[in-house]
Amino acid sequence: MVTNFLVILLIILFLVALTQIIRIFQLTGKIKGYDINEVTDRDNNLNGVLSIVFCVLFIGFCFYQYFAYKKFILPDSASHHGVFIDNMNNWSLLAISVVFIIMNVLIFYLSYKYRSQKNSKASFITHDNKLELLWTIIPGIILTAYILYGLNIWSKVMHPTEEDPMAIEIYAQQFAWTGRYAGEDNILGSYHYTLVDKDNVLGVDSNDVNSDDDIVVKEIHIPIDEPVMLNLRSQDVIHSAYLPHFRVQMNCVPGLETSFLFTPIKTTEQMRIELKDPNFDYVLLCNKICGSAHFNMQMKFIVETREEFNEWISQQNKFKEIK
Ligand SMILES: [Cu+2]
Repeated sequence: MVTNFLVILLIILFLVALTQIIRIFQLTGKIKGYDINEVTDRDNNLNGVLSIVFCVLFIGFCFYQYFAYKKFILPDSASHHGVFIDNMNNWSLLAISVVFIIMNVLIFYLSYKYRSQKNSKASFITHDNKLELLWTIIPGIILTAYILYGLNIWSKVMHPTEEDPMAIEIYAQQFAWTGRYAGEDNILGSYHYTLVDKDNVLGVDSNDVNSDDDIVVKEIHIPIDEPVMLNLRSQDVIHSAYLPHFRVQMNCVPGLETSFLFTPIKTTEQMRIELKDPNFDYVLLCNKICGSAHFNMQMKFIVETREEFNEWISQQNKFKEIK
């Protein structure tokens, strides 16, 4: 309490002292015969030079950040289509950086070049068709090129041509993920929400023969270089299945099945070596704030060789055996 009072008193005293100092400057100016509020050429030159100094420091600092924070950026993509997305991201970043540098250099350089001088006069331009055309057509062409490029990538990612992908269901609920393999027939058995209970979280229909060989899991294993089709469902609210290392993200919507096909190109082991992190694991996260324990929605994904995968899947219980 006392400290607060002293701090407020100090601020008031500081402001009083400041006004008095300004008053002294004004009075000495009056005595010597000049107005301290008048902006001189010397002031303008100083501010012009400071603009250039600021420009250099500012752009330098931005570039420093590119490198200083690089470690927080995702590593190279671990999926086939992710390489296209990364390339697109790099091209976008390049365009943004070029425009950013040109615009900032112009803003500060022109502030310096056209700083006010004793006899300078501003020109009055109301309209310039050529200039309007130029700054409409150039960004128009560049943006069209980027949009066409992006649409091309979109159709490659969302309409892949891989045949017979392995079907895996990913089921979201507050606050956990459950996986289901389609088994040998590669057909997921049907389900209905009325069948959901604590022993059958996914509501799988045990009367459907396709569900007999289905395998319900709490950890996903996938073989390298083979396409995987994730079929996504949600029990309660909208969740978002996010596998950052594979550049995969898709909403899980109650009452609606969504899907995402991708092909992993690096095993967990390869990724551990690449990142020099023996504890690294691919992880499925929820990327939609779905409630209080949203942060805790994670499921491990393991990418391994075909042989390792066969070994693992053969040890899992089939739905028929546990129902
Ligand atoms: Cu969620």
